[in-house]
Amino acid sequence: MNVTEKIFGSLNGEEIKSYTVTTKKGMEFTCIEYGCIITSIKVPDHEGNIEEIVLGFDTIDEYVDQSPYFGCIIGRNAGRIENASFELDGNMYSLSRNNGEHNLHGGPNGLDTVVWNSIIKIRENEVDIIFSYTSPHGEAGFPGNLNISVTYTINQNNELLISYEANTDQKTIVNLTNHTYFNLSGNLKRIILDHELTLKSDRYLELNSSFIPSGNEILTEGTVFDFRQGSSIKRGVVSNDPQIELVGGGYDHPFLLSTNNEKEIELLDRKSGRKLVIETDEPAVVLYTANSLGENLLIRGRQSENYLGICLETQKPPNRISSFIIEANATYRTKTKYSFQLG
Ligand code: G6D
Repeated sequence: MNVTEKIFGSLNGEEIKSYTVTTKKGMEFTCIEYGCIITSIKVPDHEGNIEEIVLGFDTIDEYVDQSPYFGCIIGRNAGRIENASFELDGNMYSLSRNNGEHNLHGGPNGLDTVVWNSIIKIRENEVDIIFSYTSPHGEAGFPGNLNISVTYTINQNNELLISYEANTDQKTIVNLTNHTYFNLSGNLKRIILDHELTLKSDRYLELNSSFIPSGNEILTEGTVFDFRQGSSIKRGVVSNDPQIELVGGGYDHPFLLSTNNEKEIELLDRKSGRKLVIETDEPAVVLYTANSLGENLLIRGRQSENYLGICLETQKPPNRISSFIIEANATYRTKTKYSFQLG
C-alpha cells in the first residue's frame, strides 16, 4: 500500500499531519489528525474517472472556522442529549448547551476539535491509520479519563474500516460516530436527491421539535422512511410527511437497523455508477441529508447548497443514555465498514 504523510497545516503552533493512501483500484483516501477528519475520498466512476466523493476543505482554518462536521469523528456523544445533562449512579452531569437547551455532538469542545496522536501500520494489502487521544475526566462535562483510539483501515478492495475503541477509569457514557458527507456524483457536480438509498430498517425514531427522539418508534412500511427496497432521497424530500417538514425538508432521523454486519446500507448514484455499501455492528444509523447546509460555504471552489451531501452516522440510538454506559475498566468497541464499488 502507498501512504504519503504531509503537514496539512498548524493549529496554535501544533503541526497537523495528513495521510493519503492510494489503492490499486483507483481509490485515494486522505485524513488528518485534527478531529480524525476524512478530508477527501476519490474513487472511479463507471468510465474510470477518479473524482472526489466527500465534502471537505483543503485548509485547517476552514475546518476550524466553518465546518458543519465535515468528515470528523463525533464524540464523546453523537447526536443530541436532551437538556444537556444526564445522570449516572445518582450524579448529574452538565454539558454545554450548544444546540438550544440541548447538547449536540459532544459540545463545542468535542472530539472533532482536538488534535489526535497518530501512527500508521503498513502491510502489503492494507494500512492502518491509528488515531489516539485521552479525554481527561470532566472534559466537555463528561466523567472519566477516557482513552480512545480510532483506526482507519484501508485495503486494496477500496474498503475503509473504522474501528473505535475506548476504555475508562470511571463509569461514563460513550457513543462515537463519523460525520462524513458523501456525494457519489463526483466533484460535487450534482446534489444527492437522485441518490438511491437501500436501508435494512423497519423502524425509525420520531423526532420532537428539538430534533430529539420523542420515544415513539415508527414503522417505516408505507412511509417515505421505508428504504428496504431502495428509493431515491428525492421521494421523501418532495413529500409532505410531517417528520420530513419538521427537519427542514429532508431527513435527520435515526433508523433502527434490522441486521448487523450484513450490508445494512447501500447508496447508489446511477449516473456515475458509484455505489457505497456500509456494514456496521451498531444498532442504529442517523440519516442526514444536509437540509440546512445553506449557500454560505465555498467547498473547494463549489458553492454549497442544501442536499449537497448525505451523512450516514452509525451509532447507538440518540439520547438513549443507558445504551451509552461504559463501566470503569470496561472497553467500548464498535466498527463500521465502507466499501466503495461500482453499481
Ligand atoms: C444539524 O440536526 C442536524 C444534525 O443532525 C447534523 O449533524 C448537523 O446539522 C450537522 O444540527
